[in-house]
Amino acid sequence: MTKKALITGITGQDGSYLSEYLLELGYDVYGLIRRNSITEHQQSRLEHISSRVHNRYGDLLDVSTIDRALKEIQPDEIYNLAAQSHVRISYEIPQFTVQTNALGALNVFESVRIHSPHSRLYQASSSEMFGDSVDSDGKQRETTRMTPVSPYGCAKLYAFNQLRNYRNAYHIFGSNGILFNHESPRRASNFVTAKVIRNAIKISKGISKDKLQMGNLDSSRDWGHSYDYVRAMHQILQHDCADDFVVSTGETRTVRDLCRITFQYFNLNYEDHVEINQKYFRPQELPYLCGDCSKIKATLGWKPTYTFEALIEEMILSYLELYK
Ligand code: F7E
Repeated sequence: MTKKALITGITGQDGSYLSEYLLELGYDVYGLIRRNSITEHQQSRLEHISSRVHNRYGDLLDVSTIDRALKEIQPDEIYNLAAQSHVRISYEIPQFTVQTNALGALNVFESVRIHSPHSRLYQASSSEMFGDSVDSDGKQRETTRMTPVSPYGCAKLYAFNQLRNYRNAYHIFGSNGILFNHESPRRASNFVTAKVIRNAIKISKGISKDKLQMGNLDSSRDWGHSYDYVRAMHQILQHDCADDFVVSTGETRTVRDLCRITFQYFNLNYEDHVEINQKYFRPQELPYLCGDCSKIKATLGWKPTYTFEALIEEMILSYLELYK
């Protein structure tokens, strides 16, 4: 029988890669999308597969839309990817972030419990939940203490713990993927990889004469590719029991490395083109992330296929097409 998957946040970077992947595997793919005044922008990442996915309007904060979707679709798998996903912006709209990322997730869990308890449920948890906590070997893993340092991280930690509670209390098949940063040519332009690459291209082509305004260049992040990480999401739900897994590359780079490598691609020195602007700092910085993904490697056989350099090159080549 054809499997059915419901994806909240289907219009995002991960939602679009996951839809493609599940369609390739023969799934019927259903999505929940939020109404937006610019329709064209809303589904741009899904344009090439729009005739093959079944989208309907809904919102994590509009419980009736989740209830109806679950009752009618009865999905085999649910991927809860919908969120306010920008960490710095979560400081500007903390209540909305918590309502969506924490209580919105709870709405999904509760709806599964009541209307579709057989569904396997994936929750998009985040390395931001670790905050400033790191094990003595310089890694974060499933057992690392979680001390988030942003409204976004706090909200994600609530949903992470709540899903574990639903798993234990109600025997829901609910698994958390603790995903470290993951990027692609479909990354929105206000995340750091996309911002640096797009601006380096504009500067190298003379389209922009301005210096690139940046926040903390000394932050370290473990950056992988969204394409690899959506395969992990699917594998996590195929496991014989519900569990929590770190998904990462195990390598960390600074934002400064990102700037250096990107500008070097165009034979430019980033120091000539980057200016520090306090506006892009967060009230509390998360200085360092580096994930140990041994558990998912050993248990599910998942591993990343993209190196940091390959990821950046793919993003550069793809954005270059836009500026041709
Ligand atoms: O920042 C620094 C910034 O906004 C990365 C989300 O997908 O991954 C993502 O969260 C780093 C931070 O991602 C600028 O301070 C410096 O240290 O690309 P980002 P993020 O905040 O790490 C986690 C795992 C998620 O779950 C989130 O949903 O770059 N940085 N200067 C800057 N960042 C931005 N955005 N803009 C700057 O100008």
